Amino acid sequence: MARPLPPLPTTVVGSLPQPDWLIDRDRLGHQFPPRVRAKELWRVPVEFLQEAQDDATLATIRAQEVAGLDIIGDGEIRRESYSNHFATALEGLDLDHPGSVRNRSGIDIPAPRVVGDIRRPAAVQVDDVRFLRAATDRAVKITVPGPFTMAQQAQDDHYGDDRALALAYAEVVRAEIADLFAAGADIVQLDEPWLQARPEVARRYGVEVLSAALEGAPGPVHVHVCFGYAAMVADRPEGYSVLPQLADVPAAAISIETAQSHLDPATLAPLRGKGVALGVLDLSTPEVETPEVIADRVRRALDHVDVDTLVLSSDCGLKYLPRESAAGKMRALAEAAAVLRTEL
Ligand code: MET
Repeated sequence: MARPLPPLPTTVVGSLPQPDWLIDRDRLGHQFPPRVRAKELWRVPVEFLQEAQDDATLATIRAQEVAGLDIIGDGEIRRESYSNHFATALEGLDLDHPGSVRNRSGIDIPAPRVVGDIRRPAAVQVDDVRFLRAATDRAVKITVPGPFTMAQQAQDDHYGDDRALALAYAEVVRAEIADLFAAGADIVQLDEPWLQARPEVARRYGVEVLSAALEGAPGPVHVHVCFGYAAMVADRPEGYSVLPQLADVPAAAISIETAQSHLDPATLAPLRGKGVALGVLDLSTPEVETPEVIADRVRRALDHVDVDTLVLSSDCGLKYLPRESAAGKMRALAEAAAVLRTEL
């Protein structure tokens, strides 16, 4: 059963800094997030890797609890990137002979090559949810790469139709969502940063693909869109071209960055009637903003969103920040929420 939440519950978009003893963070930070396997990034020998990932995940769960967050995630500690963990667990791909896809910075990077029907041979993240559920009494959220983004991050040598490929990804995500709720997730979040990176394609079938993935979801699903990790994408427009379409996606909430992009809160208007997870932590700097600065970012949006379904979050994942900085930002977010609750 879903855990009760306070007003203005706090969470982060997903990733938190992985320990340096676990993964080569320098290489993580200087590369684009890997789309194919990247096992060589782990610093711990394979026979100890799961134990090390479990320990690091526990530390990350405690860090969120200590900071005072209400919705706890696993920090995506077990992943080399937000998407490759799930995407490379699927069938229908040739990962040994990857293709390539141009990313939003215009650079060609290795990508899964689709050579057959996309299938999910087994649930991918159910064990991660069980671990998380057992490790905290608070509400838990798990993140899954969205079908639109996974399709954009793959080279299609099989379907010959990008919409069909995206719908095939939607079907495996739909099945995974059901399994993750059954395993104890309170919230599932789909990460769809490529909706904003490929707006013309998103306009053609983004809503259709997300609606297919969300069909019959047994619990609240959030859909995260952003302009990319601040560590990799510096230019951030002040508005989202995809926001009006997201209003038509049957998600419980849309998760959007507003701090780094100085988003005009009036542009949130199309999302009225829908939950919003408001990104109010700026991740372009390790400097920890004060609770007052964060509270002001929330206040300026309050006239444009439904407060009773508003969630306070980070702009994107915190993985590229120093650990202390991530801890400080989470604490400041929780303190801002405490102040704002007294004003409701
Ligand atoms: N859940 C992912 C993260 O927190 C979202 C990435 S979007 C570029 O890192």
